Amino acid sequence: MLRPMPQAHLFGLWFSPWSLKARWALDHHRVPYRWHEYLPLVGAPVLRLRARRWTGRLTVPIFSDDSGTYTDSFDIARRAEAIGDGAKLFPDLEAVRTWNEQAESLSVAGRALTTPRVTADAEARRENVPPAIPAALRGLALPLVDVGEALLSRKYRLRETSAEEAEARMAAVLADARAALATAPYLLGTFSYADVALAMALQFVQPVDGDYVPLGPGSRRAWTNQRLAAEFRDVLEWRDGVFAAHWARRAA
Ligand SMILES: N[C@@H](CCC(=O)N[C@@H](CS)C(=O)NCC(=O)O)C(=O)O
Repeated sequence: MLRPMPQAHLFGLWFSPWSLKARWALDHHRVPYRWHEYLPLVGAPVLRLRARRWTGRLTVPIFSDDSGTYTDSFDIARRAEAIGDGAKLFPDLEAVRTWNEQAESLSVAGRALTTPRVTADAEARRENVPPAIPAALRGLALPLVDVGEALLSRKYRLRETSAEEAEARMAAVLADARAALATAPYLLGTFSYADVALAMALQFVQPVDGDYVPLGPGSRRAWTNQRLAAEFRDVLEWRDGVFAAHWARRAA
C-alpha cells in the first residue's frame, strides 16, 4: 500500500540566489515540499528551532524532511537528487563541488557590492520590504530593511572587501566560466548542478529576466554590475539559455 509522502519544508528568501539554487534542484527532481518565506530577524527563532541550532551563524535555505535538516544549499541539492526523479545533477560530485565553490566566490563578492547599493537606492529599499508585510505598513517597515542590511554587513563582513577586490574576484570566476564554456554547452559537458549554481550566482552580474526571478527595477539596478555585464555578455547569454531550457518553475 502506498504511504502518504511525509511533508518536506524549505525555508528561504524568494529572491536569494542561494535559496533559488536549492529550489531549482528540488523542482528539477520534482520533490514535493512546502515553501516558507523567511522573514529576516523576526523569523530567526523559528528557523533555529527547526534547525535545532541555538547559537552560531544561521543562513537560508534550510530544508527538512523525515531524514533530518539540511542547512546548506549544496546538501539540499544532493538530498533532492537522492529522493527525487529525473536526470542526475551530480554526475561527478567533486567537479560539481568545485564549480559550486566558484559560484560561491562570485556570489559572496557580488553580495558585498550589491548590499550597499540596495541601501543607497530608495526604490530598491522599498522593494526589499518582505512580501509578508501588508501594503499599508510597508513604509513603516523601511527602517527594518536598514537594520537588516546593517546586520548582513556585519554578519558577512561586507565592508572588509574593497570594491576593486570584489570585482576582480567576480571577473576571475567569469573568465574561468568563459573558458569552460568555449568547448562545451555546459560546465561539465551536460546539464548539472554546476550550471545551476553558476547561473544563480550571475544574478550579481545582471539579474535574469523577471519572468524567472521577478526583482523590481530598483533591485535590478542595484544588483547589476555594468562593467562586468558588458565584458561578459557571452556568459550572461549562456545563462539565459540555461534558464530557458532548464528552469523548473515559472514565476507565480
Ligand atoms: N552556504 C550557505 C550560504 C547561504 C547564504 O549565504 N544565505 C544568505 C542569503 S542572502 C542568508 O541566509 N541571508 C540571510 C541572513 O543571513 O539572515 C548555502 O549555500 O546554503
